[in-house]
Amino acid sequence: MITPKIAAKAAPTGAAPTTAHARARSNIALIKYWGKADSRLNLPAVGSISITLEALWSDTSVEFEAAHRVDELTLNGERNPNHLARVTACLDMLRGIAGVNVHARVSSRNSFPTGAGLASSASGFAALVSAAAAALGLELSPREQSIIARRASGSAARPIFGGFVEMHVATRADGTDSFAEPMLAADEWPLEVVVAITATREKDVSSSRGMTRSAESSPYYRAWVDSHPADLAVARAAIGARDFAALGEVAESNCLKMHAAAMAAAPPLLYWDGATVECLNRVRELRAAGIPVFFTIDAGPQVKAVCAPGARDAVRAALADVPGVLDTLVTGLGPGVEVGAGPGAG
Ligand code: 2P0
Repeated sequence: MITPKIAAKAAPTGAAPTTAHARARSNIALIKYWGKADSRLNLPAVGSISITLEALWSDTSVEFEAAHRVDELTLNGERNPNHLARVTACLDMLRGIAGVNVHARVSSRNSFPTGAGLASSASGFAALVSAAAAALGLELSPREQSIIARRASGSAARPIFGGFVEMHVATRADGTDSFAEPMLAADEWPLEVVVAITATREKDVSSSRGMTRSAESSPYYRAWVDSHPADLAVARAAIGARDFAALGEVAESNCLKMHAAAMAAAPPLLYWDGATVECLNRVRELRAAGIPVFFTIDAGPQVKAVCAPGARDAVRAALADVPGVLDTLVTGLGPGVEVGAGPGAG
C-alpha cells in the first residue's frame, strides 16, 4: 500500500469523532473511463465526464474502535467478505494519512442494484472515503478526497462532486493531478435520467478486469485512447453551451466506441442483453419522433436514457414497454457527497 502524499490536517485532539456517516451518489459517464495508465496507482488512461445522479445513492457509516481486531463490512444488511479487501485497502490509505492503526466497522446500503453496471462502486467508495475521513477527524479538501477515492475505484473520484463533473488523467508520475472537478452544478442544467433495468445480477467480469483485458488484447483499444481527447473537447463545449443534441451525439458515439473496444477483446466482453439493444433502438425512435433523449451504457446491460427537461415521462413509458425491461428508475442530477456524523446505514 502506498499512502497518497496528502498531509494530514487532523481535527484538534479530543475533537475527532470516531463515527461518521456519508451519502454519495452514483454517477454515469457520458464520456467514459475505460483503461488504466497505471494499475498500482489506479490512474485512468483517459479522462471522463460524468453526471451525478440524485436518486441512486450509497449511505455509509464508519466506526473506528480500538477494540476492533479487523475491519468489518456490512453491505445492504449482510456481512460481505467479498468486497472487504478493497474496503480495507481504502481505509489503509486514510489510516496512513491520519497516522493511526485502528480498525473499522463499515456499514453501507445502496438504493439500487449492486455491481450491475449502475456504478455502485463509485457511490460506495466515495461515501466510504468521506465518512472514514470524517470519522478519523481528517480535514481533507474535496480534491484530496477525489484523489483517494480514485485509488479505491476510478469512477469514485467523480461523485465527490455533484452535477456535471470532469475527471482528469495524470500528467505527474505520482498521479496527484488525476482528480475530478465540478463543471456545472445540478441545477445549472437539470437533465434527467431514466434507467432501464434489464438484469439485476452482478456482472461476470468486473470493470477492472474488463479494462485490463481490453488494453491487453483489443485491436481497437489504442484507437479508443487516441480518439478520446477529441470526444472530451466536444462534450466540454456542448455542456458549456447547454447543447443537448451535440452532447447526445458525442456521448452515444463514445459509449459505443468503448463497447466496441471491449467486444473486440480476447475473450470478448459483451456486457449487453438483448433488451439492451432493443432499448437503444427505442431511444433512437423516440429521438426521431422529436423527443430529446440519448443513451449511454456502462459495464452492464442497463440502458441509461438521458433526457432533456420535460422528456422524462415519455421516455420512461417507452422503455418500460420494451420486452425484457424489468424495471425503470428515474432520477434528476444530484449534489456531491454529503457528510455528517450520524445514524448508521444498518
Ligand atoms: C465509467 N466505468 O466511466 C466507466 C464506463 C464502467 C464503464 O468507471 O477499476 O469500477 O475500480 O477503477 O471505477 C467502472 O470502473 O473501475 C467505470 P476501477 P470502476 O463510469
